[in-house]
Amino acid sequence: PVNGALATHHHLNREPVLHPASAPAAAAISGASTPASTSSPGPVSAEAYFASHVAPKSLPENAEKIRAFVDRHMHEGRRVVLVTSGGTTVPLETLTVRFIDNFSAGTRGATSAEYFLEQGYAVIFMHRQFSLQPYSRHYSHTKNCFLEFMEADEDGIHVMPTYVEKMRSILGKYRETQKAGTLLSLEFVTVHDYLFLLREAAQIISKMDVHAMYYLAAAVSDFFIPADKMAEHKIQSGDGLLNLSMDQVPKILKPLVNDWTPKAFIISFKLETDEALLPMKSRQALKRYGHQIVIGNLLTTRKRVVHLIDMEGESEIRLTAEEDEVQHIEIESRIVPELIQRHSEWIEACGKRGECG
Ligand code: PAZ
Repeated sequence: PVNGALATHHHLNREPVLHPASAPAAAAISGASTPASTSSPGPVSAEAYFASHVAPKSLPENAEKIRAFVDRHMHEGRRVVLVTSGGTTVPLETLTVRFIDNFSAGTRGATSAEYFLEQGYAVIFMHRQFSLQPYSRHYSHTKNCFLEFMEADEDGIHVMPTYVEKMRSILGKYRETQKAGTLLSLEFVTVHDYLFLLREAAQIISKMDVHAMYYLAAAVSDFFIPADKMAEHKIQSGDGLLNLSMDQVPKILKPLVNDWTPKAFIISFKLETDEALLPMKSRQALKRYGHQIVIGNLLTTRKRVVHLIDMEGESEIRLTAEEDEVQHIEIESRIVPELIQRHSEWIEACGKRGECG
């Protein structure tokens, strides 16, 4: 993905939300009657992508929010972290009925955002619509529905006594964050929204005199259907098989690092399912994009083990079975302080060279 992790859709995407008998409706779909696409196979450059796609309508408003947020926290002396979280979608139709999605619920991003806030960072939380959010994640979605924690009697509705202590602590942090105004939440849905928003944010932040970190934990689609190949209307069923042909999403870590925000401290995530591939792919991403850290993780163990790879070498953060299953320690509570420490060292080092932002 954006973080260079660009894991294949075969890994990240759920089954397309399509009936197998859906019929072709566009040039990206076999049997299409619409004109052939002008785009060529192979990855399109980020530049070409942005030049050939229209920015989302919400972009100017989000840009203004980012500008005001960073400006305020810059003046208050806070560092800023932009956290990306959750999965992007790939629509199959302009008037979208079907889309391809991936597994990410945004746990990594929402949890990490809380630890960054606790450590005094101002957080731009760029997340997939309806994915997990800092603080409310403890009581949302089906697993932790807040109703499970409540009881009613003649005096009203209460939190059940066993849950009060934890909820008081979370509520306290939530209110503190609201009061300090240190959390800016911005939504994306499609990979298209994501790409435009990330570029906009990076270009705005890089012009400001602030120490910024990018923590790119979102699971970003690797393939998409370009605007000029997409069916406008709902793909009709009836012709048997549906064959999709998709273009590669541009690799935007390179322009992010080199052009949009060259002075920032950038961490990308790399997800794999095959353990044998992870070290090589993580190192490859670091080398290819030249940013500061790649965090490698496996789908099945991502909540217990991560690998931090930087130019100096590799290290691992691993929870013991006791920490994971009995104490319910969140691995992000170890990842985030480690990154903050490295961010401080990086600021100090590049400050001495007079280079960092
Ligand atoms: O959202 P989540 O907590 O379920 O998963 C987190 C994650 C695996 C998406 C993240 O740690 C990650 O690896 N993001 C990059 C994914 C990629 O390589 O495409």
